[in-house]
Amino acid sequence: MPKHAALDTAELQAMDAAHYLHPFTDFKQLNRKGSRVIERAEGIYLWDSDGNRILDGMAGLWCVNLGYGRKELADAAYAQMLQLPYYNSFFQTTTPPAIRLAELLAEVTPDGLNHVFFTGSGSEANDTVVRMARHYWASLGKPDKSILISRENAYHGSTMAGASLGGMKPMHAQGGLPIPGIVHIEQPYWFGHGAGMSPDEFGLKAARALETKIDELGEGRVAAFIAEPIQGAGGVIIPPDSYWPEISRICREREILLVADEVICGFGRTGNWFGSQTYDIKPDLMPIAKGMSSGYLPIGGVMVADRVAEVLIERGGEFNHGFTYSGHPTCCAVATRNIEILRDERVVEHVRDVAAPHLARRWRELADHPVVGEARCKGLLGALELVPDKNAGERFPDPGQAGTICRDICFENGIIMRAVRDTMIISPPLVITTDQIDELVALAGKCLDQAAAALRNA
Ligand code: PXG
Repeated sequence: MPKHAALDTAELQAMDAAHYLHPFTDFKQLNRKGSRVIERAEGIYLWDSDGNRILDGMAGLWCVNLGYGRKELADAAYAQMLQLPYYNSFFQTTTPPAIRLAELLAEVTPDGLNHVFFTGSGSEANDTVVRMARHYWASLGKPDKSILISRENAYHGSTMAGASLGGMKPMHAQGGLPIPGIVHIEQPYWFGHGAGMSPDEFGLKAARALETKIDELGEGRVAAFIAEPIQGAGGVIIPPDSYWPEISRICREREILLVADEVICGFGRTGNWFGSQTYDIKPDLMPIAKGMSSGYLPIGGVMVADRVAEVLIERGGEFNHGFTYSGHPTCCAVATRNIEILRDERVVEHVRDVAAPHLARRWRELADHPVVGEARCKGLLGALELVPDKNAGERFPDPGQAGTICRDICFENGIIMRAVRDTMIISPPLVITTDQIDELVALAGKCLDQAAAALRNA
């Protein structure tokens, strides 16, 4: 039995505080408070070290699409580890699990995306996007086409290139970001920025910011535009219907690559296999990760459209890029089994036909709550905008305070909802049943009541 199995919560917290620097964390503040220790999970539920059951409204970190406790995935890892735990794909070698996964990805991703470059994460996938897009244009004799256009409040990872592509100001403020050659345009956040306009008017305006930016920079200097079909970490920002068709038009008319970051939207989250299908986007490059393995092991990749792959293969020469764990056999074996289960158990159809329509009906009811300014959802992504007065059209004066209060209340009530400033968001496992959605919505409503009371007294 491992040493920590016998430790109680306080002992684990003390060791955690003594040695573990957590991601995206104010270390000092957390050490004072103590981490919550999650010990096991099954289906859509987690259990902490005090035995509390928690409904995981975030599927881990937007990734446990199949839910917890799938023995088939553990078996796939076990079998592969015995057979060949690791080998690389450098130096003209390959492994059967990487080959099988590449073929399966070509099958389940949208038409015309038939090649994959494997990475260990979504951040690495987006670093790959930057280098691949630039290498693509250089291979065509256009090395000046090197700028990538992204969006404010986008999230594309935490490496130097990933965080630069992202539009998170607090991330840019640390470490001298963004790196050169990456610029940002406005996001299609109607509730936040669309006052006085209809969603569709606002969507067109936000999309046309891309056209303006390309013209300002000069088409000859722009390599690509990158965007999440629905922004996840930015606060589940569901673009108005007018947005993506206009973005697609602009990218078609200009000579730039379109990159759909499917790290969250991919593998069923929006009710289709990919968000690109939900919004009829035809990406040239498509970063993937998270739901690719349901988070059971780390893996990511970039799907490459045939027209781009052809240039890279025929004219690119050696692509001087890759990771020790590109095509990691054990991760590939688990991802393959995960995707097979998504396909064979018709999990994406469950989202599209059962879970998402039910969530849409139930989530809308929360819009009537006095502290909710908007309740929106698409597929199994949902957001609630917390506001002080639903008729006043204003936000809380101290952004993030209300969200933090509500998030802590959620924890206490056995449900994980994430707060992005004052937006509460959910992204539950795709296998969630309609009864479990009812449970989620009931818990969310109860937490909103308590948050409203707490905010009145704050
Ligand atoms: N692209 C998107 C769209 C993402 O959401 C990444 C890339 C980077 O993936 P990796 O595997 O390198 O983390 C992500 C990751 C949050 C949160 O707080 C979201 C992510 C990661 C960490 C925290 O919502 N998304």
